[in-house]
Amino acid sequence: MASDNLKQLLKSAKTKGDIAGLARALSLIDKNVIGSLKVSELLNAPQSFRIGITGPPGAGKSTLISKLISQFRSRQLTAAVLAVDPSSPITKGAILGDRIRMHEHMDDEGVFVRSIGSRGHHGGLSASVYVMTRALEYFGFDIIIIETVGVGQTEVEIMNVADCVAVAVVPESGDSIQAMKAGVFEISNVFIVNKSDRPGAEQMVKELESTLGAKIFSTEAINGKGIPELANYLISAREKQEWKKQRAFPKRLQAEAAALFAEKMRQDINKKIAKIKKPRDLSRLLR
Ligand SMILES: Nc1nc2c(ncn2[C@@H]2O[C@H](COP(=O)(O)OP(=O)(O)O)[C@@H](O)[C@H]2O)c(=O)[nH]1
Ligand SMILES: [Mg+2]
Repeated sequence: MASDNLKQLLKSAKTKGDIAGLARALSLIDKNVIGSLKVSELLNAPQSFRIGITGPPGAGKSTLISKLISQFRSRQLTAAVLAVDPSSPITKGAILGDRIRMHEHMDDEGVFVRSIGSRGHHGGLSASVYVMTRALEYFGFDIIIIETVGVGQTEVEIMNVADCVAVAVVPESGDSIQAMKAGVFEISNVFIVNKSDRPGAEQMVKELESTLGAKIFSTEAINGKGIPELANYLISAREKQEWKKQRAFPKRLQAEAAALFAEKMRQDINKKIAKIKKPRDLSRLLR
């Protein structure tokens, strides 16, 4: 049974702290996301603080994440990154880019980075993201970071996976902020104006502060400016433990169920469609 395989793989990876085993387990999950939730290990109690980072492409999310990880590691916190790339011909490039940007952590056993495509699940987060995040949590990372591109539905759905959502924008994104779904600012706990080395950054921070009435972090991910402050905020949010209670909110569980059900239905539908070979098959299916 595939789920027995996954169970063994996960358990042994956790016991041995085997990152390669964990990577194989994630691939199994990606192949059979519906079957994988039969593995009870994936339904464990909350132990990893999950940070969602969203924003337009090129805002510096991956760079920010790499710098945040350095801060977390300097405090002995382990971290995993799940980078969700929208399915597009440029995905390969984006993944390669992430590898380069997170390269500095390559030899660190306390850091794990995985990129996955969102494979056009109607613009929503794929069911895999939920279950893979659970696998990373079972493995025992202190912090899990989920990077998503802030277009379409994903940035709103990220709040159902993450315990804390950070939106990263850049001084140039004035227009795209208007274009981004208004909801994105309602779901965020943290606002970041990255590339603060660029003109208009101060103005942007002021504008956001007055419209949102929230604290805005101003960062230059490329040289680490503002990152310790951001990391401190996130670490203290982790320590407050409030997120552990929120994990059990029906809204969160239902969102996860919805993503899994949608995936299951999609698979069922595809099976049925594949059987249609003759006009008669079509009319029978639609009856
Ligand atoms: N000028 C400047 N460039 C930055 C900063 N942070 C990131 N970048 C650059 O912006 C580009 C996109 O960064 P990346 O982290 O891949 O963005 P992502 O698509 O949001 O993950 C890269 O070339 C980075 O080196 C910053 O604070 N200032
Ligand atoms: Mg990126």
